[in-house]
Amino acid sequence: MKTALITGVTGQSGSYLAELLLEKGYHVIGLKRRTSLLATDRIDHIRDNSDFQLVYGAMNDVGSFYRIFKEHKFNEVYNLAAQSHVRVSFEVPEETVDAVAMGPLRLLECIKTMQPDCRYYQASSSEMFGDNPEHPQSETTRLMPASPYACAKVFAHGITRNYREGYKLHASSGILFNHESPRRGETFVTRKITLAAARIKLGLQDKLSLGNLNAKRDWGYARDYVEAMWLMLQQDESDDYVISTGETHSVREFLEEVFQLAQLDVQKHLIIDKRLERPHEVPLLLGDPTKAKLKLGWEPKTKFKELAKIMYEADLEYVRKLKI
Ligand code: G4F
Repeated sequence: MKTALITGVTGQSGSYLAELLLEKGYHVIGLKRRTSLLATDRIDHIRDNSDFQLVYGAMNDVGSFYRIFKEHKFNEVYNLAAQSHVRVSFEVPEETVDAVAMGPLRLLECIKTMQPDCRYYQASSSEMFGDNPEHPQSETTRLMPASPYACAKVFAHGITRNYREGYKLHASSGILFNHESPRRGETFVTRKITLAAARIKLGLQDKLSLGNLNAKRDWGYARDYVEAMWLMLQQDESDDYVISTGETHSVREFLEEVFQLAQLDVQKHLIIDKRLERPHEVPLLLGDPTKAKLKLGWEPKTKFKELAKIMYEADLEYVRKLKI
């Protein structure tokens, strides 16, 4: 039986990855930061599984890593923990950079010292391409980060490669483009839209405030993407891979698609709020997933319209049940 550590296990991707690894027969240790509210709703359904264990630790507490590595022998470590909201990173840049850049460095040092045979997955991000107009973006596209979050991700991406080459660790980075699902945090734009549409439909909300509708993203389904993370760690050699759908759509298109599903008139409910715009925007992300297809045999299963439908229908159900 393999044992895996997932940092950020209570997040969207962490929860899907934990499910996938449990299905594959792993023993899964999930790392959780202490918070006054437990915030385990995404993993509550697996908490009673005897192969799943939640442990306290933090990306800024190297002692917690060493303690956990003393207690467990890991085959694989998936680093998904982050302050992952790009606009918030302009407001709390230091905290963001500490978790997103220094966190992986601390984890890699711990792996190098304690368990150098353990395989490492780094959650790199398409945000690293920033405002580079070149597209589609691949593993070799120049990184031009446009936020504190993205700058920190560039460091983490580089240090992962550095530990791979310098210390021969099996350390891979998945450059994941935006990945969404009904478990997406409510302040990210897709979920904000699907939740608002459901609430408007059920008479619980009237207006939806959004920022820049012209930004384009390559949106995939998070459940599809965690399989690519696992596949990366099953390869003989570690490497970097773009994980994306190869399609791009604007925020406006996502909004229109969801409001059409809900049979709502966008103009009646939309407010453009300049305060939601970013000091430095990433205008267009479009990934080229050819390498992942060729080397990992990975392909996205869920298309844009299907993703919007999955998310809207889940939110309709969620709002109906909880009346919130
Ligand atoms: O949903 P978003 O906040 O995601 P963003 O910034 O693309 O980042 C997400 O994907 C990255 C992968 O590329 C991850 F690394 C990162 O951690 C995160 O998961 O915003 C998408 C777009 C932006 O262009 C933003 O300006 O939507 C635009 N937008 C317009 N109105 C809005 C809003 N974004 C948010 N969050 N809220 C709005 O009201």
